[in-house]
Amino acid sequence: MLHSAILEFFTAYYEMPPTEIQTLPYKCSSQQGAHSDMHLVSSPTVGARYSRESLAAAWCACERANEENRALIIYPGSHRFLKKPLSHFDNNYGNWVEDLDKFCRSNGCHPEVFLAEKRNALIWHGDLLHAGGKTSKSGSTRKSLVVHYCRLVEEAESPSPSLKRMKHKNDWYFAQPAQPVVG
Ligand SMILES: O=C(O)CCC(=O)C(=O)O
Repeated sequence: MLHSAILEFFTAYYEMPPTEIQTLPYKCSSQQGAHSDMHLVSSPTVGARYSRESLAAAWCACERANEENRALIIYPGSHRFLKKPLSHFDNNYGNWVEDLDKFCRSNGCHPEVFLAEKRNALIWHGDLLHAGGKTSKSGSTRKSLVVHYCRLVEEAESPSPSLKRMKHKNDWYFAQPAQPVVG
């Protein structure tokens, strides 16, 4: 999550150090329908107090991903389309993802399987449509780590009192401070 290659990319992209606001480890494909993180991610570490337009993610392959273990599905170029929010569908997640998939396809933006080798990382724009593959019947693992980053002013603290802003070299994340060992 704090790999120098990824942080250097985000520091250049944001023109300031990135703040890491959410980390999601996956053992298998999420099998989630096509969605945009920008419309969804409200991390408890920062709540709504971040520049949502700046949201981006690094998807890191912890093992090879292909059709057999339900690789990630991406819709290249989909971040350029203005999308309807989930609220437009009365927060019906199933209807929202179905509509997003149809909308992108009808605009010539088709899903692609993202084939990855262990240690590959894919950085996606927060509004890029993506999904967890679900076509294969295989129950095999597809371990990955998804880390969300954003542009957040240095003074912004977490709304959660237990989480403190931590510094790693020139970059930021939120975590519980280490407790002193008693006894
Ligand atoms: O890896 C996957 O299956 C999908 C992950 C995903 O959609 C997400 O974390 O937003």
